[in-house]
Amino acid sequence: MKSTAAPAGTALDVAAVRRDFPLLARTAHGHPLVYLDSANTTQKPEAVIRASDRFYREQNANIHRSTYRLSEEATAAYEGARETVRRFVNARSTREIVFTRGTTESINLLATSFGQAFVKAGDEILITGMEHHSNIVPWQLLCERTGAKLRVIPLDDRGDLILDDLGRLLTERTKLVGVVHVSNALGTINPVKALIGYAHGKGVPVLLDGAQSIPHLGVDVAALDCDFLAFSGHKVYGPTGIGVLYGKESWLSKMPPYQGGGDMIASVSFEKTTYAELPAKFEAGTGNLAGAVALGTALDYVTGLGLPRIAAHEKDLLSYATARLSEIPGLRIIGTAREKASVVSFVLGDIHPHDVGTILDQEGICIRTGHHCAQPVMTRYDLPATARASFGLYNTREEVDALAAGLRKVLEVFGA
Ligand code: C6P
Repeated sequence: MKSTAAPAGTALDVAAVRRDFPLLARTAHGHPLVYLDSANTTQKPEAVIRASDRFYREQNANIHRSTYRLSEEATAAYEGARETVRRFVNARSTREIVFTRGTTESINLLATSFGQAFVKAGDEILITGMEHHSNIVPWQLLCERTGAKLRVIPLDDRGDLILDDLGRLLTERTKLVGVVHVSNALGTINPVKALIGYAHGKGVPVLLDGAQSIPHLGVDVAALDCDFLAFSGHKVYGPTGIGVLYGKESWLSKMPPYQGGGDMIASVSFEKTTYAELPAKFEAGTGNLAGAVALGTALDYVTGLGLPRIAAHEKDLLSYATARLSEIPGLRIIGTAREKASVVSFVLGDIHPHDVGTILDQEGICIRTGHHCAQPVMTRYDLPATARASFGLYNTREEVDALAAGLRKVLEVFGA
C-alpha cells in the first residue's frame, strides 16, 4: 500500500504522513507523544503493520521446502521482498541480497565468513573512530581468532574523519575497510565514495554500515561501488529482527557459509556436504519470513514518499533543531561535521544526560541518552554520555519546539 502523503514534485505532507503511523497518536505521561528517537528504532506505518498481519493471516507457510500452493505463495512473497531490497539498493542481482536479523548479524556474518576466507595473522582491518560497537567488536573477535590487527581512522573535534594519514593506515596488509556511512552518535555523513575509490585503488574491499544512511539518504551500491552493505529493517520503518547483508557476488561466492543447517545445502552426507547457491548459502534455518515481507513493504513506503523529499524534510528539521538548541544556555552540540544527517547529540551544562532524558520523558518527549553503543566516540570527546534527538520522516518543527521548551524546563529543575 503506497502512502498518499506526497504527490510528485511537492514537499512532504507531514500531517498526512503522521496519519500513516498509528503509534504517533498516543500520549505519554498525559502529553502528546514527541518521538525523537528514530535513530534507535523507527515507528511503523499502517502498511507495514498490515503486511506482517496479512502474512500470518493469509500466507504463512515455510518457504522453499514444500510443493503445496500455500508454501509457493509464502516463497513468492519472501523472494518478492528480496527483489524489492535489490531494487532499493540498486544491486545487480538478488543473489547479492542476504536476509539477516539486522545490521549486527550482517557484520558478524561478514567478519566470520570473510575472515575465514581471507584474513590471517599479520593482516589488518581498517575501521573508523566513529563506528557503532557492531562494526568494532566482530572485527576484534576476528583479530583474536586470527592474530590480525584492527586499525582506526581518527576523528577531528567536529566529528569529521581525519583522512590525511590514510596512506599510512591503509596498507598492503589491509584486508577490508569497514566504515559507517552516517554516524549514529554524531550525525556525520562520511565521504564514503571517496574512501571506497581510494581503497579500491589499493585493491581493498569496503563494507558500509548503512544502518543510519538507508532511512535518510538511501544507498546506491552500484553508484558507490561498495563491496558490502549492512542495514536493519527496523531503522527504515520496517520490523525488528530482519536486516540485510548486500555483498558483491564476486566476494560472496568465495566466502564459506556462516551457519550450517536447513535451506543452505545442496546435498548432505556424513562424508561430504555441498552448499546451496547464493544467497541461500548464507540463510541457514527458517528466517523471519513475515519480517522480510514487511521490510519490502517498508521500502516501498519510503520509495513512494521519495527519498529526496524525505532527505529535504529531515535537512530542514536538522537545521531548525540546530538553531533552536543552540539558543539554550549551556547546551553544547557534539558533532558539527560539514555534512550531517538528522541526528543532534548534545550535553546540557554539567547535567547528566540521563537526567535530561528522564525530565523530558515526563513531558512526553522520547530521546536517547547514553553512549549510543559508540563508546570510543564518547572517549574521543571525553564524555561519559550525550543526549541525542534523532528525526525521522514524520517529525515536525513543532516537535523541535517542544524539545527546546522541555530542555528549558530541565534547566529550571536544576536551577541552572
Ligand atoms: N544504533 C542507536 O540508537 P541493530 O541493533 O543490529 O539493528 O543495529 C546496530 C547498529 C549498527 N550501526 C549503526 C550505525 C547503528 O546506529 C546501529 C544501531 C541504535 O543508535 C541502537 S544502539
